[in-house]
Amino acid sequence: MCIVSRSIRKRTKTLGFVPKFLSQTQASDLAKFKQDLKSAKEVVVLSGAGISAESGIPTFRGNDGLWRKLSCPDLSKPSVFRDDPGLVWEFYHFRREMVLKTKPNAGHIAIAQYEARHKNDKKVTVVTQNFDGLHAKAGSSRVIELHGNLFKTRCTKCNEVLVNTDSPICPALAGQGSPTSNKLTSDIAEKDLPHCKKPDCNGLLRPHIVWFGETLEPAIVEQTDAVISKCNVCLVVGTSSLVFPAAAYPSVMAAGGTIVAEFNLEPTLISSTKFDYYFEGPSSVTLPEALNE
Ligand code: BV8
Ligand code: ZN
Repeated sequence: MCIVSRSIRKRTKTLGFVPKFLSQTQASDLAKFKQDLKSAKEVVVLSGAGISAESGIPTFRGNDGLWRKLSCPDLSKPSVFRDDPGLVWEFYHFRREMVLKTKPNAGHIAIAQYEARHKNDKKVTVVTQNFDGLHAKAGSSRVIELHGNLFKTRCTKCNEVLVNTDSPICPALAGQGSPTSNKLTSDIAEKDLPHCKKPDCNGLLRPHIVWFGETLEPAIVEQTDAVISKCNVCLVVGTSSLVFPAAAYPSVMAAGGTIVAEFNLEPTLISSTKFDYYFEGPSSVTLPEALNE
């Protein structure tokens, strides 16, 4: 797959040779990006669902982002959980079981290996909108999960957050959650859904995921602000840049002088205006190309 890249800043530097699949300009952009990356001390990778697509996890806004003809925003709202927690748990159970069968792809691994190679001379932080845990599984050690994690639960009564990879998370969800069923309500009684194990609590558990209309955890926002304020080069990978506040981060960084490179299958609303580089292609190909020295 050839990398089609377009540098917004005029680049004059050219390569002594042109790899057969890259034109002179494209190769010089990649070469120039590698130069910029080489001198960076703080690197941020801001990732979205696209980086996990080649691990088999559907993206949100591609036509595979539906469950029972309902889109994510239809299901991931506090009001839907209040009215039918069983339906929301069936939806998340389906995604937990799917993600448990997936593994990191070459894109996740390229980031983790890049971080390991530069552990003494650069700080590489992943700020991800994804909650599949694949960056950590690939070996990235600094991962900020903006929207939570599929394998964490939060008690709706005492707010305790726990890691939970049980499959299924409770007996009542075994075999439930089929994406093709046309049932739009759940028959699972609330008492059979996951509950807090604290004897004096026993509150209903919810997925520890940020739903639309909910604020991101303040500590996560603080951590992210600290990291992006010092970032020299940011790679924006596999996101449609439609969901805020994550979608705002690259433009904030670009405005502060950070060099921003977008890796996507197609340009997004903000790539052409704000970013220095745009590398087109599946991130399992474009990231190793860009990060492997
Ligand atoms: C909040 C969880 C305070 C559920 C998700 C301005 C400021 C602040 C908030 C807002 C604002 N304007 C509007 C809002 C409200 C809202 C929002 O942003 N709405 C959007 C839709 C307009 N934001 C919020 O509610 C946030 N809360 O800010 O609180 C507040 C509240 C209200 C009002 C004001 C302030 C909370 C955000 C919710 C986060 N939760 N989902 C669930 O999904 O289970 S968001 C959901 O979308 C996922 O988490 C996902 O991570 C995220 C972003 O999607 P992407 O990752 O970009 O995925 P997508 O499918 O869209 O794109 C994939 C891309 O990959 C594509 O570009 C594709 O081309 C590319 N691709 C595909 N394959 C590959 C590839 N690229 C490379 N290689 C490949 N192989
Ligand atoms: Zn509790």
